[in-house]
Amino acid sequence: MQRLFAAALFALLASSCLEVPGTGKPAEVAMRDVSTPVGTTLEQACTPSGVEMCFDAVDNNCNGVIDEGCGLHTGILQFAIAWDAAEADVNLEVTDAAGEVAQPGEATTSGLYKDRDCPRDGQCFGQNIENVFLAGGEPEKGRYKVVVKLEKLGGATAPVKVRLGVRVGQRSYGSTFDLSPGDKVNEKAFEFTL
Ligand SMILES: [Ca+2]
Ligand SMILES: [Ca+2]
Repeated sequence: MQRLFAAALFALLASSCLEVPGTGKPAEVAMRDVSTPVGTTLEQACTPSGVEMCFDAVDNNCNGVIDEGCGLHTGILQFAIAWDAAEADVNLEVTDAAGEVAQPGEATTSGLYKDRDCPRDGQCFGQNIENVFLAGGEPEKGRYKVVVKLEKLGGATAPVKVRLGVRVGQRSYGSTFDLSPGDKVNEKAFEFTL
């Protein structure tokens, strides 16, 4: 039984490393038709700022992976948000090409998992980060939607500064914006096609 599990785990890990047949190189996955909220950009430019820092949703060392070595999962697709206001409840909602939203504890049919639900799930310890990743296999083609929403301000002071990091293939992208309570200013929606 244990051996079966190990074999299944190995298959899962192996399948997360996609290769272009015959080249030995990773398959290129790229975003197109990116739509960002007014006044917000999704920048690919990366300035290496030394070692990777945990829980900031920034690819500090510009290796294409966000917050590696920090106990967060990653994959060929990764979406992470981080915010400093410990009491604020900010949600990351990633909708895949089939229209399914990644939820904690349950993968979408396309294989998107959600790691944490901060500050609600009790594992955040004031370091608020939410993380959605593709556990393995090839990313489903189609339109994806990433919504970052201020659910509750709690005792925090508005606006809440939020950092969004997106990993697609070997590239990482970032955006920083403010969220405040109220219609239209409490969420930012990004869309792109794979
Ligand atoms: Ca990194
Ligand atoms: Ca980082």
